[in-house]
Amino acid sequence: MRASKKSRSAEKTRNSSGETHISGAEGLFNSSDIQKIAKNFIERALHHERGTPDTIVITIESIQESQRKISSLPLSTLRCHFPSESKHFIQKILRFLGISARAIQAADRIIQHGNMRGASILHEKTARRLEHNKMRGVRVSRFGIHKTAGKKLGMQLSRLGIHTDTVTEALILASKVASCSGVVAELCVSDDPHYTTGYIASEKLGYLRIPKIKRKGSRAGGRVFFVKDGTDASSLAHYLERVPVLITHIAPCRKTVTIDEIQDRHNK
Ligand code: WAQ
Ligand code: MG
Repeated sequence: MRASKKSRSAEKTRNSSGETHISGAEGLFNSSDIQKIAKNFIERALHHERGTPDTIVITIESIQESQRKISSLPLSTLRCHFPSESKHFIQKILRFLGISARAIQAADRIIQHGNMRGASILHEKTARRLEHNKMRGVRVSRFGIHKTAGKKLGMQLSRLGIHTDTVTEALILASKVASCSGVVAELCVSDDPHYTTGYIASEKLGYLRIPKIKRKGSRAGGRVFFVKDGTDASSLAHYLERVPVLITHIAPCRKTVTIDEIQDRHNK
C-alpha cells in the first residue's frame, strides 16, 4: 500500500514529483488473509498523523516462487534518554561497525531531509549514493513471517511491552535487509512525527532499538542501508524488492542494553 498527497506549494513538497509521502506498507501473506490485511492497510492510510492522503494505491500480487527462509535478528533496546545522547550513540555504533564518518553524516542529511518512500543505499566508506532513483529510494518488499514464528515473536515482544505492528514489521524488514551479504548496517528513523524510537540493524549487533532518535513532532525520517565496497546496487535492489523472504526462526529479544555492554560483548 502507498498513500500520498499532492502538495499545494512546490516549496513545501521538497520532492520534485509534487507528492508528499504519507504512508506505506507491504508484506507476504496467506491468500486467506488478503481482505483483513487490505482493510488494515486502508485504515492506516486514512488515519495517519502525517496527513490525509488524496491517493491510496494497493497492489496485490500472487507469489509462486519458494521463499528464502531466515531467522529474525536478535532484538534489544539501547538505554538512551535524550536526542543528543542518541546522536552520539548512533555515531559510536556505526563507527564500531566500520562505517566512515562521512557516510554517517550523509545518512543523517538524507534522514533529516525525509520524504522518501524507500531507502537510500550508501557506500559505507565513500558515502556515494548507489540507489537508481534518489527521490524514491529502494522499497523493501516481499518479507513475511511464518505463523508459528509470528506467535513466538508476539509472545517475546509482549513480555517486553512492545508488541505492536510497528515493531514487528520493522524487525521483519530489517532481518531481510541484514540477510543480504553486501549490507553492513541499516539506520532507520520513522517518519511519523510522534514515533521517536528508531533502530540500527546489523548482522553483527542485531536489531538495536534506539529511543529518542528524534524530537517529538519532527517530520524527518528515512532508512539508509550502508553497503560494502563492490556491492552491486542493482542485484541488491532486486533482492530487497523482489525475492520472497520468510522468517521461520526467532532469535532472542532482550530488554535494555547500555552502549558499554554492546562494545564489551563484541570486543571480546
Ligand atoms: N523499504 C524501504 N524503505 C522504507 C520502507 C520499505 N519497505 N518503508 C519505509 N521506508 C523508509 C521511508 O523512507 C520512510 O519514510 C522511512 O523508511 C520510515 O518509515 O523497534 O515506522 O514506516 O520501535 O515511518 C521503527 C520501529 C519504525 C522501531 C520505523 O518507519 C522500534 C517506521 P516508517
Ligand atoms: Mg511512517
